[in-house]
Amino acid sequence: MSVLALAGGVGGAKLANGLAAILPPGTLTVAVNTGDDFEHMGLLICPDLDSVTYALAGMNNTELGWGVAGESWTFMDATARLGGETWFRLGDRDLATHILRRQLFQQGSLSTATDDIRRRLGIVQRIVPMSDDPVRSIVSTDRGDLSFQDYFVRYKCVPRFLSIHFEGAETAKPSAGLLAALDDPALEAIILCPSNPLLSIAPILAIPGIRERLAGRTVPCVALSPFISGQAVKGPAAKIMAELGIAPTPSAVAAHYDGLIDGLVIDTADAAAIPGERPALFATDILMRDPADQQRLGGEVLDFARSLT
Ligand code: GDP
Ligand code: FO1
Ligand code: CA
Repeated sequence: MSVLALAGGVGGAKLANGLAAILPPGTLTVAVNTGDDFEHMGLLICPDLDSVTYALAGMNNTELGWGVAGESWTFMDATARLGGETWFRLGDRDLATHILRRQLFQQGSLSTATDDIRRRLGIVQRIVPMSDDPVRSIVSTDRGDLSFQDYFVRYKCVPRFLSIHFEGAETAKPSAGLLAALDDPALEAIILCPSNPLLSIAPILAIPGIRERLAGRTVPCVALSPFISGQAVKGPAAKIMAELGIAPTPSAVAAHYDGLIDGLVIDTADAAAIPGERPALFATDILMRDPADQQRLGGEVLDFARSLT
């Protein structure tokens, strides 16, 4: 059997890590958003791929929610002294990943670079970019169109969110790893991790063919809400929904994934959420405080998906 999980960064990485821990080696593929990626200081920065990779390697920085645990900032301090760019902070350990990725990327593709790095870190599950073609999320705000990292880091998600589009998505092809996971005859479930639906999962669904593959799925697809009692666990998801006039509730998540999911996992606090029988609802504690929570929730999600076959 095999499982495909679609993920963005911190929220996706938490559930992906739980699934990775309980599934046999080589049976999980995590397909990751690359819309946040950008060229910076001559490096290819891939925040969501790195969040998932670092989480599955057990080296993710849980205080920051990105980068490497126990980080040092000598490179940034030296960069500051030279008057270089420090608005986007690259830790010393994290920098090693970016330098290696640039070398591997020049010799191959984002997929081969990502796979090489996860193997070097001893990760036994597959991590693949959603596409090997460049896709860049552009956020339209009341202060004009912003690149993703400008919106997210430079402006700290303060500008009013109007819309988002994914530059390059219309001509991007799903990565070979994502297609292989979808085509695997042993596939038994597709999991939409509790990532930001608009910023992290939407880019993956914007890759031509992916939405159609999910709509025509032959296995259960289960999503998890990133909201608990109308609040995001962290980050701008609820603010963005509010700016779009959408209440951050399980109904909004179900509507966002309309037709693509058979089940939605929500928090017990929202158990009375959605009338009707599609998608099927499973209420549990969906807050992942630590790896034990991640594994518990991963197991519950898989059991729920299997109950929908
Ligand atoms: P980013 O790319 O780093 O912003 O991360 P994602 O898009 O993958 O995930 C961000 C979303 O994850 C936010 O909307 C959070 O509400 C959600 N999230 C973070 N931690 C948890 C958690 O423990 N449980 C659930 N259900 N959602 C979470
Ligand atoms: N987020 C910040 O808020 N400030 C930073 O300085 C920052 C640096 C950074 C470096 C590498 C990396 O992989 C992620 C980094 N992030 C930083 C997080 C990143 O902007 C977000 O995680 C994603 O793009 C949103 O999902
Ligand atoms: Ca992200």
